[in-house]
Amino acid sequence: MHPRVVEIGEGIREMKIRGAGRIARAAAEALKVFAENFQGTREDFTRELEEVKKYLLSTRPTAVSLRNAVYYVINRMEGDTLDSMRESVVQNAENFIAMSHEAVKRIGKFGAERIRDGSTILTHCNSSAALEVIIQAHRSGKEIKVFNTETRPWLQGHITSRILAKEGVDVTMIVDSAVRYFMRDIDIVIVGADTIASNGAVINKIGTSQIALVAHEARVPFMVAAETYKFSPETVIGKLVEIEERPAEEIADPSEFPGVKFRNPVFDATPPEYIDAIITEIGIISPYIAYQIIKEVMQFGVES
Ligand code: RI2
Repeated sequence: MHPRVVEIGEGIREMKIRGAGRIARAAAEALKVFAENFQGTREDFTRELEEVKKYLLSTRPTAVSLRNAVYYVINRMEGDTLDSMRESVVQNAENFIAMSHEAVKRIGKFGAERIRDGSTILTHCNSSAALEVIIQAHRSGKEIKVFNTETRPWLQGHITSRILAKEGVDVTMIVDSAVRYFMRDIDIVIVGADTIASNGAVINKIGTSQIALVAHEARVPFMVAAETYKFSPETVIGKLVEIEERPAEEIADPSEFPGVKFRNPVFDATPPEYIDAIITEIGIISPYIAYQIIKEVMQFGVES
């Protein structure tokens, strides 16, 4: 396999490249690199493309964005000759990456409209889509404050805090378990998504569902910022979303805790009854219309 393809794949697996949107674009980029650098026969191309596909799909299991990106690029491949097939893969990858960037910008625009001047926003983990909403609201001149969780165990909240501070946003980092303590100060919660199931449940960074529960209790609106390629066609045909469980070493050194078991699931599911709206690039929607959205993205294809 081309070394750059492996570099991208391992980068995704080891979370050097992370975030549901970013890993989707990186997977499309890997397919583009493969097609551009391929040497061999048409038959070899088809066979190796399948290998690259399987390899990329194996890197992280939960975010459907990655699988939707891979299917988008491969299932739309056209042409009978090797050159036309290669060109088609490159073009599809470029289209997906451009569409993805554009979607995040539109989400930011729509979402920013929903932020009232003077609001205090809570976010969790590090979501480019959620951050785009916050940053566009700030750039439009709204006086906003942000609380963000540190997000154990990977501490993606550090990235979020730094990005917002650099933008000049008034940002406060809190530990994950302080969410209920601060909820009385929060006007709106905005998080991202890795996968949205056909019943409207949102799978996002572990802890998201607890935050949604606390927001619900406090009557604080809970919004999700997610591109339509985060909706999962697979869930329509009965597949369950696999929740990635990562090594114990990410939490603590197990050798220092003899006799102790560790569990490290990195995502959880927030049911639709705790979600006020999902901000997508095609509009702000109720989680209960997830199926209609999936029908639109079904064109990406699904592995059955
Ligand atoms: P954007 C991340 O997963 C977080 O769960 C984040 O909320 C989600 O992807 C969406 O991120 P991880 O890769 O696509 O950190 O909005 O495990 O950037």
